[in-house]
Amino acid sequence: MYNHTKIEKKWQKIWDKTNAFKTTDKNDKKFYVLDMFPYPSASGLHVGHPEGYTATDIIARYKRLNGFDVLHPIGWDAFGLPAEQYALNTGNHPADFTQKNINSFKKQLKSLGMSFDWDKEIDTTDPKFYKWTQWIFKKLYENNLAEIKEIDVNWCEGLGTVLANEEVITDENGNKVSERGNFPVIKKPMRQWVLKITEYAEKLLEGLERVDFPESLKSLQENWIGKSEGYTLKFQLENSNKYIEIFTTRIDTIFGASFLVIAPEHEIINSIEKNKELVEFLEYSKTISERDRVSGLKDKVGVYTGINAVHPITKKIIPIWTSNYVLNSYGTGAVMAVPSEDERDLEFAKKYNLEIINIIQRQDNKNILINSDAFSFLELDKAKQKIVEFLRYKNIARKTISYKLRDWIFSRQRYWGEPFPVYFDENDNVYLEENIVELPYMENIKPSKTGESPLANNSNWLHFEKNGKKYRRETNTMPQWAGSSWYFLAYILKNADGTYIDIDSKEAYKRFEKWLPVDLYIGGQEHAVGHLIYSRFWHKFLYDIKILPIDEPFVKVVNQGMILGTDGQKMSKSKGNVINPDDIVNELGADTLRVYEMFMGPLTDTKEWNTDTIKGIRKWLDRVEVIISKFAENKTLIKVEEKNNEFTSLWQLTIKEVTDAIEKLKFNIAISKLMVFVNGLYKLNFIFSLEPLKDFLIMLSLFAPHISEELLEKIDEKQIKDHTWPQFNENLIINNLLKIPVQVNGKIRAIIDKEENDSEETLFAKALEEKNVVKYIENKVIKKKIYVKDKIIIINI
Ligand code: ANZ
Repeated sequence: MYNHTKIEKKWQKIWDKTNAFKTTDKNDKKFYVLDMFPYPSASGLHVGHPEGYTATDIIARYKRLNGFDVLHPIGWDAFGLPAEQYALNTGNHPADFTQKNINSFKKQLKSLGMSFDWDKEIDTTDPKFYKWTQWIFKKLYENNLAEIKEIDVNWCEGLGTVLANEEVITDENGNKVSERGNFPVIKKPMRQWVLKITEYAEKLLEGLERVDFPESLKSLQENWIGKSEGYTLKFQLENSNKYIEIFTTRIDTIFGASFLVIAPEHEIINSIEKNKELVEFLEYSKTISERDRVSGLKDKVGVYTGINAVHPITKKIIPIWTSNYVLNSYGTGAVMAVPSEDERDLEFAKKYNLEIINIIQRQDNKNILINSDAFSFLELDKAKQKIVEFLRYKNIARKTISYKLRDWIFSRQRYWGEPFPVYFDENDNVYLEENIVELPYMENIKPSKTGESPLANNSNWLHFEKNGKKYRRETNTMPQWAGSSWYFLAYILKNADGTYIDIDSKEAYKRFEKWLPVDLYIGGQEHAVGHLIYSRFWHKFLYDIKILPIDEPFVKVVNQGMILGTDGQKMSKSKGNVINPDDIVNELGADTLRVYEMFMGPLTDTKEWNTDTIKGIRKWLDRVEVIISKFAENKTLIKVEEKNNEFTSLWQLTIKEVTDAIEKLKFNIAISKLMVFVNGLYKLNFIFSLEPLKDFLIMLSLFAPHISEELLEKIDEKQIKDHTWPQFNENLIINNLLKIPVQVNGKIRAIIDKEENDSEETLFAKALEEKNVVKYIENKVIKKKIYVKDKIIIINI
């Protein structure tokens, strides 16, 4: 067993000293390969981190060897709830211990041999960084995309803050809780900063057509944006000249509308007389989450409001109910209920004994409208057209597009975040700060139960006077999503001396032109509707105000699969199945961990940890070390081209297949091809030439960089980085096809080539095309066709 600790430390030192992975700017070929930057939590890296990081590292190294300028940076998502929660729980100050955590994360990443350009390291809590987070916010404000608003927010008392919709989940009991910590979340009106992401709904949807994201991610985003095309219809209130508007995607069902349902928060509720039952219901509905209301997790309950509407065509009087299954924030917050066609309405109608009108008859695969006045007996599509025409003519219907996407609640009542670059005068007018607003150091950072940010207790900071006028600062802070919405641009702005160039400078634009978009972005799927929507929104906005040259930030996103414990369960402390990457690095080495995590299975699959396999990987690396070291000692050279065609072929084929697998991010396949090559080496009794070995080590270096450098040093003067990616010569590859004899009535009549992926059908087809087979079976009936796998095809006539 080679001494991995010694070898790995040695090379990490050399890489550090020589700044080996510095971002170059040599030519037009560039590759920006990005990892989702980690929260520097106190628990350190888990085995899921090296999975994604090794994958991007492989690509970064591969692209460098192929002559690309490569940007492969890392940084710290260091503001936000997780850091602050931990600080509160352990009595630390987030500023102090965040730095400590960053240091240990960094040490861990270096111990894994990741080829990051450390000059590009960023930290969202660094004022040099968040100066620009604040700058972007100010631009959003100036462009009317940020506003302060009294709105219903998700209030989480346990965390002492409001949360974005994306941060709220539903637990097993159907209750609304915070994603972090599982604390109860209720609806509560509060004054909050809101970013109008809804104005970008259409752009966010359209852009999805131009990017290479996993289909599941795309549809998560599409559903989150939730575009619906339909109509807004006016229903007049009984004995009144007021209208109530409903949104429907099924205007053709209007004759089936037997009642209306409005959201409990609908404005009309304020203006009506309420009986006890209604008041109680309105109180109750505050406790249920919007998502549960849509998902149908909670029972549909409701009450009659006491008022009625007039059906716009039949003029029938229909009751108006209010129920939790109608959302105030979607469409118009009111629906026409068509129990015969809509399941939610049907459930409700049955429960409360409301009228059900059948309006569609299924006849010979056709849908015919019935009970629909003049439109009866028309086919549905036709009827729809006519109804639309009629209602538009009458000025009752108007075409409407609705989105499920809500504006982004952007303030948090917490300490550990970017302060807002704004202040207020005594009349609550908003002013923008010209300079950065730094987060003041405070000892007591406990959130309050009332929704005041801890910064409100810092009166020295809070109040100031200018020209004799009194002002007060914003005490809320930005959510963690703020920094991560643009950090991938910050890497581009960061200079080696730790400074940043101005985001709106000419030089910045030039750099953006060089490096954008991100060519490959690897990270977990959990960011599908949070970070990956927010960052696309900010990017598009920055494009619109001409800071960026292109409008989509990420060409390709890949979600790595989860790594489960050896018991097939999600790793968790309570289950005791957590594998600590540090332990693996100590015991078996970083190279082993890297190769193993890439060998476990396809990058995007969920995979179980297997202790035997990882030991097997280590054994394999030991074999590689033995072969090459022995060779280096003996130097028994031959010219493979002359002496061993078969080996030359294997060597060339390996380059071809490994290259192909890497291009397709099939790293497990690439490793298995390298293994086949090593088997080939063994058969040669340590007599081989230098070139195949060098090529092999260059290829292996993507996966196991330390041992590869160490072994290359024994047979070559140059380091890996001074080589280029090996090229192959197709002509040297011997097609190692299996020969399958074809027997007709007991006699071999032909021999066909079986390629690796040929199916049984393909082989029969090939056999039946052989001239000499055709000769014997022409115009005859085939009685029997048998294929004995990889051996023979038998045909009897
Ligand atoms: C009558 C109808 C008949 C409807 C029918 C559907 C089927 P999507 O596709 O999700 O946009 N709706 C409208 N606003 C709503 C709100 N604020 N809360 C809950 N439901 C609401 O769904 C649009 C349909 O959802 C609309 O079309 C409306 O019900 C309901 F056979 O109108 B429909």
